Amino acid sequence: ILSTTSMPEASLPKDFLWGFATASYQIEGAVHADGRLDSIWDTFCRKPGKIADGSSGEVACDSYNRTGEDIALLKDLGAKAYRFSLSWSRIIPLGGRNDPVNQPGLDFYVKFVDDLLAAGIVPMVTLFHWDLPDALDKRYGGPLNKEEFTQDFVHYARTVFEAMGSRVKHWITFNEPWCSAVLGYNVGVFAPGRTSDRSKSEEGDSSTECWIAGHSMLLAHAMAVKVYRDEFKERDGGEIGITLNGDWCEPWDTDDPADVEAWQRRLEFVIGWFADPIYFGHYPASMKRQLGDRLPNFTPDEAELIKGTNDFYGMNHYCTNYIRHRSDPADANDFGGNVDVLQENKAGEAIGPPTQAVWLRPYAQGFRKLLNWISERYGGPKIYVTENGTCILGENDKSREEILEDEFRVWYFRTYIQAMAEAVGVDGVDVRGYLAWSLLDNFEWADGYGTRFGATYVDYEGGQKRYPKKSAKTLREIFEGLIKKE
Ligand code: GBH
Repeated sequence: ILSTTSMPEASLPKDFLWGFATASYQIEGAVHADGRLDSIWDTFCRKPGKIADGSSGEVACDSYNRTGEDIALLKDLGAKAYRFSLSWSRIIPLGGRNDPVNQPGLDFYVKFVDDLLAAGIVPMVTLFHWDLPDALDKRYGGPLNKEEFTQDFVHYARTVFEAMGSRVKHWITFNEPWCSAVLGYNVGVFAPGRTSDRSKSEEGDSSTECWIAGHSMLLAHAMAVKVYRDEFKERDGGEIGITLNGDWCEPWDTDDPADVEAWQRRLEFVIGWFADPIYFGHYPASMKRQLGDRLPNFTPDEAELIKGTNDFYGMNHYCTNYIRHRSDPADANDFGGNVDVLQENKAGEAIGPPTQAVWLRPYAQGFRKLLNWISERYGGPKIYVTENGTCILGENDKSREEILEDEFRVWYFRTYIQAMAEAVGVDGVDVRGYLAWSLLDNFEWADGYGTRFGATYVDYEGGQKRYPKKSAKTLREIFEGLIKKE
């Protein structure tokens, strides 16, 4: 007997927004053009030994001078949306609410948005992708000073909403505040490079700094969302949310209850740190238990302010790791939930093949599992996958011809997008968009230019010329096969 009800199958909704993502400091270059001043990444890159190849974002992909080329590329590839970030240092070079707005910097982005719209591409704008104006770090320690930082961020956000709110309908406040907080204020491998080995020195106590920085960014997010909703939403009709990094985890030993617990705790320390306050109004219990007073508290007013501040959940996802519990009590500087993050399980099986990044092992089903975990924990929010992509082991050592045949990246995108379509079509997760990381090979932060995440090859020796790789051209076909026609 033939059933009349169709079986659920992998699929994506009709208006699904797919495209590519980038970030200002990673692609723009032109760091001194038209009044822009230093961000913390400009100063960080000048310090010896911080960037693997001694490079910086000074030229990068030169996208500041090649907006036409980038938009033509997006159009050629069939992208429906483009996620990019604004450089705060171009718009308010000294950063603060009493500092001057730099009109040429603001105009650059307004024109860019207009050009995107004219090309039929939906702009998705990130306000903060790690490049804090350096003056604010020098003046008061950036997010280490909650009162100053939140007010300056809100002023910056309002300036931008005023200038382009009528055109931009998708706003992201912060990109991966976990990375800014942990890598910038505890591990020290990201700007501004504050590290835990000066614990209790006169420079400050690093065992609290990343939690303070994270707390400030959460509040700055909440205050900017309030401004958007109170002053712009009615006029502009857009939506606003935050983007969080989230790699999936599996227990190192599934038979060990301590590893099973550690695996959940790990997700709470990475994702729940930011998402729990936004959806529930408080930090996860596991974090309070381990961190005690080192974790700031929300006052009742702050908790009220922050709860419910995501119109959508922005999700960056790359990979899966195995999580093993530690038997010793957590160190005061531990930020990860007192676990070891491993690429092999107890049986010695690798979660996925190696790539150029030590932390990135592809495992597509982890993407589907994480989408389900977020959907269940946070009440089925609308989700945009704001980043997903991979680098390739040894890619940078190959010739351009070889790099353009990036079968590994094609395989990654195919399997990951299929897994996402299963989460949507079969499991019922509400994913509305997907932005591949990245449109271009670009400045991969502390790894410099040797690690390429682009679906498009950028010839840094040949005048920054762009050559789409096979993966870039394959995305359209993958999405056409999964997006419902009606
Ligand atoms: C994203 O972050 C960024 O948004 C983007 O700018 C960047 O270029 C891209 O990914 C590629 O790296 O030390 O085991 O806890 C990277 C996501 C999340 C990857 C945290 C490393 C740390 C793993 N990162 N993760 S671990």
